[in-house]
Amino acid sequence: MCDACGCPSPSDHAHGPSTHTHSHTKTVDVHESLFAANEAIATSNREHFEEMGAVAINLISSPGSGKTTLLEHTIEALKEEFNIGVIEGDIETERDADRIRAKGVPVVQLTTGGACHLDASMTHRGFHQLQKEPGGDTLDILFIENVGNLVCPTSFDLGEHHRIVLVSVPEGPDKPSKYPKAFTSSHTFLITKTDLLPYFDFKVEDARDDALKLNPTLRVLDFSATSGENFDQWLSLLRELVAAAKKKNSLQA
Ligand SMILES: Nc1nc2c(ncn2[C@@H]2O[C@H](COP(=O)(O)OP(=O)(O)OP(=O)(O)O)[C@@H](O)[C@H]2O)c(=O)[nH]1
Ligand SMILES: [Mg+2]
Repeated sequence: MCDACGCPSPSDHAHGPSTHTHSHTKTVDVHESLFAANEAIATSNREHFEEMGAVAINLISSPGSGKTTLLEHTIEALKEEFNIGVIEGDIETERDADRIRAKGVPVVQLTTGGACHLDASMTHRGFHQLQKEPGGDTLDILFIENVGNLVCPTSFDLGEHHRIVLVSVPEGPDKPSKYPKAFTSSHTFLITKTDLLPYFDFKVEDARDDALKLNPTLRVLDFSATSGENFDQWLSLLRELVAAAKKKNSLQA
C-alpha cells in the first residue's frame, strides 16, 4: 500500500527485454500480469486525478515532435484561466522540467533511466511529488509528457482521461499507417509544426485520412505552436475537456 494515500503500491517490474530463457507460454503470462498490475494502478491514478478535479492528458509522440514546446505555449496562453501542472517523462535529464518550470507552473521530472515509456506506477509517484509543489494540489489540467517514442507508451495506461498523439510535419505523413496503435489508442491526433509545410512533402489530408481510417472517432487538429497558426483550435479543445471534467465531477458530487 502507498503510505501517502493507501492506494496499491507501485509495481516493481524491470523494463526491457528479458535475458533468461523461459517457455513462450510463460512469457505471455508475465506480460499479462504486468499489464494487469499497470491497469490497477492506472485506475487508482484516474480516481486521484478526479478527486482533485483535474483532467489528465497523456502526450505521446516521437522525440522532437514538439511536446514540450506545445506545453510552453499552452501554459502561456492559459495559465491565468486554469491551474496547470506537468509530469515530464524522459530517459535522462531535467531539461524539459526546467523549461516548464520557467513558465511558472508546478512540474515534476520523471527519468526512466532507460525505459522507453512511463507506466502507471511512475505516474503515481510523480503525481504525489507534484502535489507537494506549490500549486500542485489544485489542478484543472494535468499534462503528462511521455518519453519520446511512438511504440512502447501506447501499451501503458497512466490513468489519463485523454490520450493525444502528435506527429510533426518533418516526420512525414506516413506515421499513422506505420505506428497504428498510437492512433487507435488515442482520442486526439495533433499535426504539429505546420509552419514548416512549405518546406516538406507533407499533405495534412493524407495524414488525417490515414489516421481516420484506423480510428474514425479520432479528433484531428493541425497547427503551429511557434507561429500560432490554428493554435486557437487546440486551446478550444482544452477548454472543452476541462468543462466536461468539471461537469462530470459536479454530477458525481
Ligand atoms: N518550426 C517549428 N519548430 C517547432 C515547433 N514546435 C517545436 N519546434 C521545435 O522542435 C524542436 C523539438 O521541440 P520539443 O518541444 O523539445 O520536442 P519534444 O517532443 O518535447 O521532444 P522530446 O521531449 O525530446 O521527445 C525544438 O527545436 C523546437 O523549437 C513548431 O510549431 N514549429
Ligand atoms: Mg519534450
